[in-house]
Formats: sequence, C-alpha cells, structure tokens
Amino acid sequence: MTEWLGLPALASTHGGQIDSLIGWMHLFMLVLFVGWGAFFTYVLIRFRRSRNPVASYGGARSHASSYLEGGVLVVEMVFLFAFSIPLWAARVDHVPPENEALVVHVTAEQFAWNVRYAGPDGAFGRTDIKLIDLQNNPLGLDRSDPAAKDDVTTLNQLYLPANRPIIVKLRSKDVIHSFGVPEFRVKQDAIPGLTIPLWFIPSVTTAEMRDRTGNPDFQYEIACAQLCGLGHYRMRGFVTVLPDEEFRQWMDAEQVKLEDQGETDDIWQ
Ligand SMILES: [Cu+2]
Repeated sequence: MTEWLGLPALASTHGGQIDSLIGWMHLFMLVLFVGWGAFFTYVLIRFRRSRNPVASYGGARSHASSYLEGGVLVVEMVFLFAFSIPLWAARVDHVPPENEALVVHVTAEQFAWNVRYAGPDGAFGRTDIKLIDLQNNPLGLDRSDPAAKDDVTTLNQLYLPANRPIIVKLRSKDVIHSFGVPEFRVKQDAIPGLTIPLWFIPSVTTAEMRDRTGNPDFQYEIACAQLCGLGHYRMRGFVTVLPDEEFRQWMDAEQVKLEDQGETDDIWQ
C-alpha cells in the first residue's frame, strides 16, 4: 500500500505498521495541502480588490474555519494517541524476555561498531576498562573469565538469525552515535553512559533480499545516524541475516576459531 512513498525495502515484522502509519500521514498531509491550497485560492478571488474596494471591519462571521481547524486537530490527535504512541511503546516498553530472544551487545565508537555475542553459554563475560586495546580488544573483554571464553566479537559485522526476536543492547564508548537500519525500520541513539535496548524481528534473510531486489551485492547496512565526528561518513556496519540453521553454523565456526586462537596463545606462553 505504501509503495508510492518509495520507502526502503521492508525486512522486519513490525515495520509494516510503521509504513502504514507513514502512508496515512502522507495521505492526510496531501488532503491538507490540497484543502488549504483551494481555500487560499478561493479567498484570493472572492475577496479581490476590484470587488471589495473597502475593507470589511466586521470580518468573517461564520465559524466554518474554526470547525475545520478543530477537525484537523482531532485527526492529528488520533494519529498521535491512537497510533504513534502505542507503536512507539511497543518498541521501547514491551521488550521481549531475554531468554526468548537473541541478545547482542553493540558498542559504538569513533568510527566503528563493536558487536559481541554471549556465545553458547548465554552469558556475557567480564569486561575491564584496563584491558581495552584499540587494535586487539576494543571492548576490554577478560578472556580469563569462564563466561567470557566463548564470547564472540566482531567489528562492523552483525550476524542475525531470521524470524527471531533480536535485542540489541546499544552503548557508546565516546560520543553520541545512532544505530539505524532502514530496512528493519529501527533507529536508536547510542548515548555514552547508557545501555539502551532496541528490538526487532528480522523477517527477510540477506539471500532472500538479494533475490527480491535483483541485486546480488545487496547488504543490510548499519548507518551511523548522528554526525559523530570527522570519520562519521565511514562509520558503516553490515548486517547479515541468516536462516536459523546457518546462523548456528556461523556461531559454531566462530567457536572453532576461538579454540584455535586459545591454542596458539598456549604455544606462545
Ligand atoms: Cu557515529
């Protein structure tokens, strides 16, 4: 219904509601634009100088325009209170329980997205600011903590399983950034000192989207949506949405990589 707006392809379950709200609002704005334009044109002609050489000091006596404006106000309030606020509340208040979702920590910094998964144990390991090393350990993960051993970290690459609730816990290490993926219809500021959850259910895998768009190179992109410094333009991340099974395989492969790394570390010790 909203194709005429030219919105980005849709790839999340809640996005349809946002799109239809955007569609209705644009229709309403169109009605207002045409209505006010017609009224303005009518007034210009009706009260033209040649027909009304002397100004009327009494002014308009009809209340029609007040009722019209009241009507516009009512429609706007319906949009706000009946549609927009409940839609917003569903995003920010009704976050699903963490055991029914995949929780991913996304930490923004100038100018990259650090992604962290809890791994098979489901627990995020300890981090320590003293262990932060911009090249090798940007999150300060303490691998000596048993819960941290299987934590998977990636840079600018967010892998997600399709059709499962995803909770992104958004943080920032320095300034305000913003996590925006237009196809999922989500956008949330990352604010230093706060951990902000945002959630969505990706409904279209990257492979499906490549078929659908006819673009074999299609990638979901995380765009930093707040001007965050000189390198803001290159603060891009990529989201790969996989079928559940492939996501599991990816996670297993990451575990194997971690084990290999652990073994080489042993050799060097
Ligand atoms: Cu940024």
